[in-house]
Amino acid sequence: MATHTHCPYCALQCAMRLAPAGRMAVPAGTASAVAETGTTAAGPAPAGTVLEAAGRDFPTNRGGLCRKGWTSPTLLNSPERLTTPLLRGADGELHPVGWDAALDRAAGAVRAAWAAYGTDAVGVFGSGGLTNEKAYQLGKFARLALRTSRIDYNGRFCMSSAAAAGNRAFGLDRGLPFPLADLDNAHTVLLLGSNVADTMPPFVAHLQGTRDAGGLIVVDPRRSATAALTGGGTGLHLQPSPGTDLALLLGIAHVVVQEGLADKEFIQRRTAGYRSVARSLNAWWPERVQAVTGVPAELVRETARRLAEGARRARAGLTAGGSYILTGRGVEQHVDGTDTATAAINLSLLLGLPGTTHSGYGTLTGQGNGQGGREHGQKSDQLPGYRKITDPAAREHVAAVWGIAPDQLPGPGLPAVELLKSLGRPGGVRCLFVHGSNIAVSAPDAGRVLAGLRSLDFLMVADFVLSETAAEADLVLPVLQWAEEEGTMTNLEGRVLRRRRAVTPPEGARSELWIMQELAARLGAPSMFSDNPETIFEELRRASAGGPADYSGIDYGILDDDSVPAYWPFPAGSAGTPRLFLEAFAHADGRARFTAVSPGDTADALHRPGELTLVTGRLLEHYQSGAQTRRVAELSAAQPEPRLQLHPATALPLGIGNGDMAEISNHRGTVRARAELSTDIRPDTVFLPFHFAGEQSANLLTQAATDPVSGMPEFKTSAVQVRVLEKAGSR
Ligand SMILES: Nc1nc2c(c(=O)[nH]1)N[C@H]1C(S)=C(S)[C@@H](COP(=O)(O)OP(=O)(O)OC[C@H]3O[C@@H](n4cnc5c(=O)[nH]c(N)nc54)[C@H](O)[C@@H]3O)O[C@H]1N2
Ligand SMILES: Nc1nc2c(c(=O)[nH]1)N[C@H]1C(S)=C(S)[C@@H](COP(=O)(O)OP(=O)(O)OC[C@H]3O[C@@H](n4cnc5c(=O)[nH]c(N)nc54)[C@H](O)[C@@H]3O)O[C@H]1N2
Ligand SMILES: [Mo]
Repeated sequence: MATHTHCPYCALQCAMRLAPAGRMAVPAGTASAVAETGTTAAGPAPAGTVLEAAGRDFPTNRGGLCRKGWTSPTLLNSPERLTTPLLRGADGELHPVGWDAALDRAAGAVRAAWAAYGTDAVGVFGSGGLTNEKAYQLGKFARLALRTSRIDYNGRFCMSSAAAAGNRAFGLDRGLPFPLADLDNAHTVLLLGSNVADTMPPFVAHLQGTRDAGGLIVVDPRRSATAALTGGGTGLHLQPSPGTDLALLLGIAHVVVQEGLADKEFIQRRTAGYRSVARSLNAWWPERVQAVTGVPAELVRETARRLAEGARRARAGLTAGGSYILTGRGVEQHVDGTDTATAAINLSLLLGLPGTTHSGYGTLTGQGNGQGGREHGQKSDQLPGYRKITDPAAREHVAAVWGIAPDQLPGPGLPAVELLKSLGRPGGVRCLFVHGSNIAVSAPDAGRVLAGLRSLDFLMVADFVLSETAAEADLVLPVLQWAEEEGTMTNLEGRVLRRRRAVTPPEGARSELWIMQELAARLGAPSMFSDNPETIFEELRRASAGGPADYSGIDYGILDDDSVPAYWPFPAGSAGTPRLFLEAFAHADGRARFTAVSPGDTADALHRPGELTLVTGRLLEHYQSGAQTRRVAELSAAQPEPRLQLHPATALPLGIGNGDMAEISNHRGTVRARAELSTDIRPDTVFLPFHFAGEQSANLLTQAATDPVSGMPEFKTSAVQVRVLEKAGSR
């Protein structure tokens, strides 16, 4: 019998069944498959069992999986799997060491850093890939066991701008405030900077109805796989110059106001701040927007009209109505990402989309637990339940749950980019714990991050493979993989899901919860640390109770029944909240906030003669830093190396032909990649995926400049020069 769980990768958290190879008795979606219980009656398969995955019927993925999902069990038995702690010896190499010695060494390093530099010299870097239980206990571990304020996580690279914009406008940040299936058959869907066809393939099924009706509008400087979904019908692909989405959104909003398409009743009844925004839009007429973005004025107008028509139809109760505006990393990972997401929200408010049953705004959360990971206290400024660490009432509540005095809780720490800049510096972090991130590859200006990691007194990395970051560590602790552990994940809809154990972990690997528990004991931490996920979840419920992300009514029993979807907020005694804001937004007065925003001059500053704009992003076959997927044979065979996408008109004067080796460089670094000529990209823009390491690492070129509100780094636009290095076949 198969185990019901969810994919280890992205935030779509596709439902899957896992069974020993050849034993997947019933096909997914059949009646008998549905009758299967969550856990295997016989318990997890013995260690080393080869598992296979199959899609399982679920409202988000509807039985679908992508290539990463199908191949995900491979890594469980990979020869590259770590199964013993590794300690760097006097010879500079990593050597196997026992668990006791490893944990003693880590605790000793923490004490040494405390004694030499104070408690804030210890830092923690967490992850949106961790289960809710791990994320929660990691935040507690940092503050009570390591006694540091210096904890942040890779969600700062991912969701922070959209989260900041959502909090500002709605008073609450849940990526999608509605179930994904609400999108089905919408009249118009405007997707900005999101390439779901590659990054969440089963998501595309939810766009089918809209595509068929010609209502899909994709905004991307490339004709991505998703932009291509607008072809063959009456969909629209808007192809702006990278980093100009804010101006584009102001232009669309301008048309909405000028042509009388705004929902005045909604604005008056449910929002505040309209006037200042309406005034600020005057300056962004479509022809000016065309000059700034390169998007034809007529397409700016057409987009506004289609969105308004979808909203109007839904309000009038007509079929095939509803308009949705969705943002992805392409518009958020900029130094003005918060303002750009705000502009998307302003547009949605003008049209009366949020807080209705037929329309809405949402951001597509990225990592497996990118939503839960931002709620339970691994952010530098936050306590569990999405509480603010500076709020005295929040401190009091969490301290009471933890059985400590509020003044035993440190204050706010440093956001990720600042934390990484501080490594090894005076007043900075000297001893760093990394849980679930490969920052040597995925952080901006990776060359500097690597130098920072090397300047530390002590680096501990918990991982199940020797990632590029783990390879730099003084101590590597081997942890469990998704199919070997129990826990919960919160998907991109804010729905809490059960991750279940299907196989016994290999001898030698340990749960991260156990590691924290052991270290907390060695460091004399107050309060309770556990290696039991359900025990931790029970405490998380209490810690989150009354906070914005309230999980107090959810327990493992409820989660075992898929027919009772657990969307937060889910206060005890409630039935959860599939759709937020239907009655009121989360600000005290119940109104959503318009905030006037305008573009800075960052995009213009890029185009000096001879420079191109490098945008970075993803390929279907690889996940993030590639630490996992580069170790899956099928995936790495499909995408063995990065390719630089560039337009033939750009390549010609540079003497670059298809398949030639190119060098991409700026003052931060140099990258080598094979050229792939394509008319799918703007001539002023080139594209690299960031899944590769060493001299193939796109982040050697990106800058650690950050959004002033969210701390999100500028991943999407970097000025670069490109030259030919070696002609194909010239060796
Ligand atoms: N296969 C795969 N799937 C993944 C992941 C993965 O690594 N691999 N990661 C997961 C995670 S954590 C995340 S955050 C999501 C990310 O999912 P997406 O947001 O879909 O991913 P990206 O490829 O980073 O960016 C999307 C698109 O933005 C475009 N873009 C770049 N700059 C701009 C710009 O200035 N304006 C506009 N309008 N568009 C721009 C790019 O050309 C790209 O096609 O994917 C998740 N799913
Ligand atoms: N240039 C550029 N850079 C980017 C982006 C971009 O678009 N362009 N996108 C950014 C975004 S959105 C994101 S989310 C980041 C992600 O980048 P990273 O934070 O580096 O994410 P991963 O590559 O998923 O790294 C996860 C690591 O943790 C391990 N791991 C997985 N699960 C667990 C676990 O439960 N416990 C522990 N201890 N380890 C685990 C994996 O093996 C892997 O080594 O990259 C960012 N970097
Ligand atoms: Mo992400």
